[in-house]
Amino acid sequence: MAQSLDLDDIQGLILHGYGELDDAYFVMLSIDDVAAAKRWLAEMAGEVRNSISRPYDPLCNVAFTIQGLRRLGVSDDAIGLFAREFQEGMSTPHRRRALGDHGDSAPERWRWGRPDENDSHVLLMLYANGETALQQLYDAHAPRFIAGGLREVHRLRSLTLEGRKEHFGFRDGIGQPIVEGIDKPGPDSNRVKAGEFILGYPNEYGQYSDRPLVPADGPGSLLPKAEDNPDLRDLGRNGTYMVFRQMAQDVHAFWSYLDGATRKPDDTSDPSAMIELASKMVGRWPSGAPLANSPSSDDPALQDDDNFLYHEADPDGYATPSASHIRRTNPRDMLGPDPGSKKSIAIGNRHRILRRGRAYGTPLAASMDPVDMLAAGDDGEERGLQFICFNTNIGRQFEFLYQTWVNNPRFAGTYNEPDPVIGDMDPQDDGGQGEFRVPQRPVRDRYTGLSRPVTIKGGAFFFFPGIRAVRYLSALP
Ligand code: N7H
Repeated sequence: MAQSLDLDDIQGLILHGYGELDDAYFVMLSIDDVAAAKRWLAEMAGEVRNSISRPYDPLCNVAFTIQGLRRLGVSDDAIGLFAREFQEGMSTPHRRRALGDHGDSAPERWRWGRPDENDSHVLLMLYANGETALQQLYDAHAPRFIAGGLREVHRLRSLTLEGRKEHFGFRDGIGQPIVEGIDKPGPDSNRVKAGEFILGYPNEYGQYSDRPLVPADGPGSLLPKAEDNPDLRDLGRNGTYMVFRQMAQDVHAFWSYLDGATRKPDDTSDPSAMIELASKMVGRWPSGAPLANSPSSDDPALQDDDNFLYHEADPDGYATPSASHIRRTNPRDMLGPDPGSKKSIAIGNRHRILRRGRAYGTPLAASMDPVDMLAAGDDGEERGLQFICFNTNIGRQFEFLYQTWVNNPRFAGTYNEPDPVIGDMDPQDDGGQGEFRVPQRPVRDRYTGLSRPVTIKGGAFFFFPGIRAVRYLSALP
């Protein structure tokens, strides 16, 4: 029996994604005046949107860096109980190796979230439908956070592209776990315990992921009781950890590589071969249709299809290559020791993330058609993905996925094949390049000379609290 969730206390982005609100600002704020900021936060606690219903009107959510929590007066004891990854930050030496953040993606070069940056405290996330509504929402909030002693240090814009595509031209946001306790249709293999994505509930191990429990007196009385320790209050409950990475995409380089790799014998472009190879790299066609259920051509009728496994029909990756982006970021039933079994799916479900990212920047071609994108050339503009995901165990979910699957050149029996879309092809920073093999009979096609078409421009881990926890933070002495 699935546990019921406190929908009134869970900020809406976790469970809804705000698909109807296609524009967003992510405003990074620094707390200059702590007392004023707490008054502002007390007001915000009454306004941040919860998860009760799918919203259509402008709204806000809030998140905090570890520095922000300290600045608001969270005790050292409580800070020490947050997940270690959140306490340490995204750019520790070990973590930057695991994530491939070096060279042009080195944290020292980031626009925000740099290791020397200590003044990003609160992230105000504003969502609205259309540019005008978003600007009005921002204009309504700005004087209030300024009066609340908060200074804007960064503002990131993001938007939903036509057909929910990302900048390379593929429909995104389809493969998602279904959070147990939410009434949503989908295969059982895809149903994952709420505690994997929301703190204070049991996870896939039947345990509670790391989060701070605090004394019940004073502001602690505002918080819900900890399920596993009713004498204490749960500062984490209904909150989670949010991973945010600004990932610039070199769309021209991506499609140029594909063009060069698929030219006809007379050296002219072969658009359908280009799209087919790109789809092999992603694991879905541009419409979103999965290669697993439509191996030889795109089928827009399957644009939201997330009902497939790999082992029985395609153990060797003839439809969806093992090295492809979606097969390695969610291997479904391919994990050992017993691929194809329920156990294999259960193991995979300990490494899921709930993605809530959106694009930023103008598309290279309005049509989002690869041929037009290629024809547009390199316009020098920055565009990409504001990658956002939720998980309660950053090490076991987001980070594991990156280190063990995305950046692993030997994933699932491959050789020198990191993720062809986002993987680190040059771990030594010495001009190394990646490969990608497409299993075919009788011999597989092998593509060499791949470079990563994505550069990291900023990033941080945040605590994305429950709404009562926002009230608690505003009431700290
Ligand atoms: Fe990925 N892309 O354009 O190729 N991603 N992703 N991603 N991604 C997915 O299934 C993309 C990134 C996952 O359940 C699709 O929703 C790009 C990071 C996971 O089958 C497409 C970037 C991480 C899935 C892209 C990027 C992931 C997934 C297919 C960066 C995690 C679901 C649409 C610029 C560390 C897998 C869909 C499943 C799907 C692309 C980043 C993870 C098209 C361009 C950083 C778990």
